[in-house]
Amino acid sequence: MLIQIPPRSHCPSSEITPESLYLSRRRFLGAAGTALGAAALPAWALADDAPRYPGVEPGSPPAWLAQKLPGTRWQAVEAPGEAITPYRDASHYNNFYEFGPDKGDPAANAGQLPTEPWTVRIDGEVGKPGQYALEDLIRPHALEERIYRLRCVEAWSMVIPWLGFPLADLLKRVEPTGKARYVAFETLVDPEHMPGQRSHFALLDWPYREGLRLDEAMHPLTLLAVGMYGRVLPNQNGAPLRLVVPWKYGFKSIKSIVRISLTEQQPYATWNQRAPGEYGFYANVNPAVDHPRWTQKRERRLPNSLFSPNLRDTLPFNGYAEEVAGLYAGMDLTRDY
Ligand SMILES: Nc1nc2c(c(=O)[nH]1)N[C@H]1C(S)=C(S)[C@@H](COP(=O)(O)O)O[C@H]1N2
Ligand SMILES: [Mo]
Repeated sequence: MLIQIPPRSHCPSSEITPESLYLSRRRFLGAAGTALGAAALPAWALADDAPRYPGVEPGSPPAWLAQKLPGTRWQAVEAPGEAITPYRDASHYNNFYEFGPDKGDPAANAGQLPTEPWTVRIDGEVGKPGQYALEDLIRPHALEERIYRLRCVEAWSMVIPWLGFPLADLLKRVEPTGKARYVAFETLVDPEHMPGQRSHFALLDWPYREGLRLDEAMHPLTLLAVGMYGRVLPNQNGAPLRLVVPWKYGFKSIKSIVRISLTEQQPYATWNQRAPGEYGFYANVNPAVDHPRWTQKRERRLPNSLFSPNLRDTLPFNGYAEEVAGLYAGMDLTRDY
């Protein structure tokens, strides 16, 4: 059963995607007491194990996630006026070159990737380096739901409810030394399960690597995600652990992380290395700096089609300027793009 809510005044109904017509369980229960009355409650809203996003399968959460879900702070960060992208689009229109270059390749090929057990190596300029089992890494952190815009450098975008915790909280636990100035990340290498890594024509050199300045990594918006849409991450979205940096182009948000290193020097970053004139190290979403081959002034919000491209203006820092512009005070963002 769908519950319809009136679109917000600054969000024309033509831009509302189907998922925005779902009320979250909590908001629905809140509203039920006033306007709707208990009789209007659908069965799924009353069941304790109701999926948070109706129609989204829980995806058999591993034990470490199932234990943490009850303590989750739902909608710790919202995207006011934005409609959440349908789960189907967010999980079937992906960039994850380890599984192939086409948008449908990750959903088609990532299913067999073993994500349990999973170990993350933390090293470099830290007081507590080590090989951490994923569940030990997650255990001390309460999960939060954060609804963020995701803007790919290719000029498409989505709005995704992530589940995760601030990267800053993890970094503080491992105690960066006084020399640490950057954070470097690496994705798994597993050619047996990642066909894109087997190809002799592979576009990228593996592992996929990314990096942030330490202050960017410590910013409260920077998230380590373990889930989305109230469930475990599908493999194609970067299970079991990925980065989400909402004010930067999507390629910074590295998937299936196996290594986090604190460094003195600016780290290697895969796309930046491959085409430095097209992809900067900073990669802040910026409508004033075009990609050499296309404009960044506008974006195609999913879902869309050839006939209905669902275009909208791209916002500086993807709409998070108030929170993050200060990180770049005094920098020339046309040079440090
Ligand atoms: N390891 C790895 N991480 C990656 C990529 C990739 O190819 N490999 N693609 C990036 C790009 S270009 C984007 S836009 C986002 C897409 O995330 P999504 O598929 O969950 O929407 O993942 C980023 N993280
Ligand atoms: Mo991207």
